[in-house]
Amino acid sequence: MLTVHIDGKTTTIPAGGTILDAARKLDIDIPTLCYLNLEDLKVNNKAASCRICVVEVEGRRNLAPACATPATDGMVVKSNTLRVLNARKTVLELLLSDHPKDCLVCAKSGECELQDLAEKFGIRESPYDGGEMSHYRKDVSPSIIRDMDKCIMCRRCETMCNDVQTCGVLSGVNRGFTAVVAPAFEMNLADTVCTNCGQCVAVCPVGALVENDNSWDVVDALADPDKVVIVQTAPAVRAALGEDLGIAPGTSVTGKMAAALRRLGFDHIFDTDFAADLTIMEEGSEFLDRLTRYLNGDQTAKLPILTSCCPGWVKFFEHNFQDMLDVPSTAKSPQQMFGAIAKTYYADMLGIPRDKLVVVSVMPCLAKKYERARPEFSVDGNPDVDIVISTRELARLIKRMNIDFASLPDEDFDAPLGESTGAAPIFGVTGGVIEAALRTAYELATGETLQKVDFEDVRGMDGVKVATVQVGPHELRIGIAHGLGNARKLLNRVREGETFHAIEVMACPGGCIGGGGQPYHHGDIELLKLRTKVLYAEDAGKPLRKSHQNPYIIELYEKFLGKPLSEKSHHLLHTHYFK
Ligand code: HC1
Ligand code: SF4
Repeated sequence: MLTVHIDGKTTTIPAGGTILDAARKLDIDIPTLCYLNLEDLKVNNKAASCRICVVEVEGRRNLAPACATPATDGMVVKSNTLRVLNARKTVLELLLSDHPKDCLVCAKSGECELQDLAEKFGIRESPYDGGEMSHYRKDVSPSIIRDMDKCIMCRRCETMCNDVQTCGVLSGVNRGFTAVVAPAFEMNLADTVCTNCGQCVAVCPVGALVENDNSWDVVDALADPDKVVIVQTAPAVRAALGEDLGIAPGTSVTGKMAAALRRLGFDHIFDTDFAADLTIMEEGSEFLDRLTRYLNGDQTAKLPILTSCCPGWVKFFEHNFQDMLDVPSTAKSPQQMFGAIAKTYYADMLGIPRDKLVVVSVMPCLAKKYERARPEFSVDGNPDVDIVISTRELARLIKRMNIDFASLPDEDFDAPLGESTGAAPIFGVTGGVIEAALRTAYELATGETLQKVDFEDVRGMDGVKVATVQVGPHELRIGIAHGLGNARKLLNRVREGETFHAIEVMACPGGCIGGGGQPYHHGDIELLKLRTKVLYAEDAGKPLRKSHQNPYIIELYEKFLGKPLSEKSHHLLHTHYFK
């Protein structure tokens, strides 16, 4: 252990730690911009490029960046001298000298880490202004807007895209004032292997990478008297929405969210959780069908089955595992199953044509914006899901409409597409989809009641988990990965011949709770853990905890679909993948 003294306080940290590690342990606030270290998720941006964290170290002539300077035993550090403050102020002034001053209309205004620091340091003028600013074209994909005029070269997005997601889309190009982070040949994101996961957006400290905001499209639809507008909310939204609306992190806001959506003027308030239960019916049945055929020696039965509800993951395997496109489940995601059922079964119940019904999704995910726009999810040009907004966009809408979220009563979703079992909310956390599938697959395969519904072995934040689960006479080997780099590792093990029966992948660290559309976590991993607890508590509190027990799902099959994997189910609820 090393003993470190900062501003007259003393602490010890393990060898290899930095000055910043020691300062954080002492609760001494050293500002950072490029720094990003989520230890549990193995995310570490080592750029040390912004220099806002400089400190004085006794015995050294130059100021040292706290994030990148290893602590030594007995080191004496001063973090707030006049020299340090002046250096930080100069760093900010230099950053701002090549940064647009359009904070009033910037998508990140109010949540920008550079803006916060400029405010904290009282920057009122920019002494280095005067030269030409560099200008880049805006790049707009269905999910993300890249505005590189605002890039400060912190390289956090690059770390997420290359080291964590292994997508390799973003890297630093050019030098000096024209240096930015961009795809190869400065292509549009939409033309690259970008998965739309939004993890680059989730960590961008400024407005260089933001979501493609569709919140005004929702307002337009709600104001149209000719439309019936319904909404679905993804499992993970309820675990984080409150964070942007003055509610303590780790608080479930399911009831308040339903109430707020009603106040916003939606005609019916539904839940993606309903469709998560439906997904389990289809995907679980597909799994059992493949497993039975496989055990009977059918060479065409592909195992392991791969979950297919995460659109970032789907695009990732379409690009990177083209030899395995027949391996994933053909089940559509819950978002798309909801849209397909809403525009057929529910539109029929209302007695209206599909183009009179507007389906809005609230998602923790930016890839869902891309998913809804995939051509195979439209009928004669009318999409199954019309508009997708993120958790952050919903929070902004609620504020824009002057809804006092904290004092709303808890309200329920509407029937029939708002009912769900405990198996559904846990979709939002890594391991949850496979746990939900196991609960149903066990009972369908054995005909016995599953007594212990909690599959603890598939839970937790390890990047790759492997669990063995007994289902009747069969010992199943289950793999789980979150983050696309971990998914790549796991799929390569399958390619090399390791046996798995089922694999769950979620593109974002932690699963959808860490999605690119969630309230910014600013590197606070504890926040992700609190969101996880919300979803497991919601599951535990439900009277029914297995998808096949959902009475409205049973009714949907009786009245409309027939049975899982029926012709109608195949037509509406299953898809295919493209090279
Ligand atoms: Fe997800 Fe899913 S869990 S993909 O993470 O399968 O976004 O929350 O809505 O569709 O249900 C996201 C979350 C979400 C789908 C479900
Ligand atoms: Fe990379 Fe994901 Fe960002 Fe695309 S959305 S550039 S894949 S981090």
